[in-house]
Amino acid sequence: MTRAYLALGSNLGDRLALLQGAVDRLATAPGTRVIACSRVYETAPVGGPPQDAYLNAVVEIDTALDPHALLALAQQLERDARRVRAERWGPRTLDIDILLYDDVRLDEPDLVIPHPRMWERGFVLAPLRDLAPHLVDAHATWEGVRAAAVTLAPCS
Ligand code: GSY
Repeated sequence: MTRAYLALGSNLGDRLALLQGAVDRLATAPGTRVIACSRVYETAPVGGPPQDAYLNAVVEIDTALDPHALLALAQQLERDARRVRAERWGPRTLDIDILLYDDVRLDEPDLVIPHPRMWERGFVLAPLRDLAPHLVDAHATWEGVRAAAVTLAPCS
């Protein structure tokens, strides 16, 4: 089993339900077990055209899937949320990024681990700090990132 951290984001549709749906699917998918969920954060969009605020969270899992199988699962969940890749940095129903996969480092055309932009994104670091404070500066704050009063089940 490998410990991995996934970043979830949504800014289209019923954002909270979409994040919860992803966690539910991760909890029941063969080869993955949900260990913990961060709080949910409402965050100002970073990059792309003008768009609505995101809800972001991070999920800690144990997985027997190799990195590419885990990526395939994440992409399947995105497709099932009817995500259409219309615009590169545009709004989306569901985005799932693999942040960390134990200490593995991978640099392949379709998958880079650790996620190459995670350390500059408050919308990733704030929820990651809930679960792995040793990885994130305990005193850092990020503009446009605020914790909402909800946690995703089964982690609440
Ligand atoms: O890379 C994830 C999608 N995304 C996000 C996001 O999840 N949250 C915020 N706040 N901005 C974003 N810009 C992009 S692209």
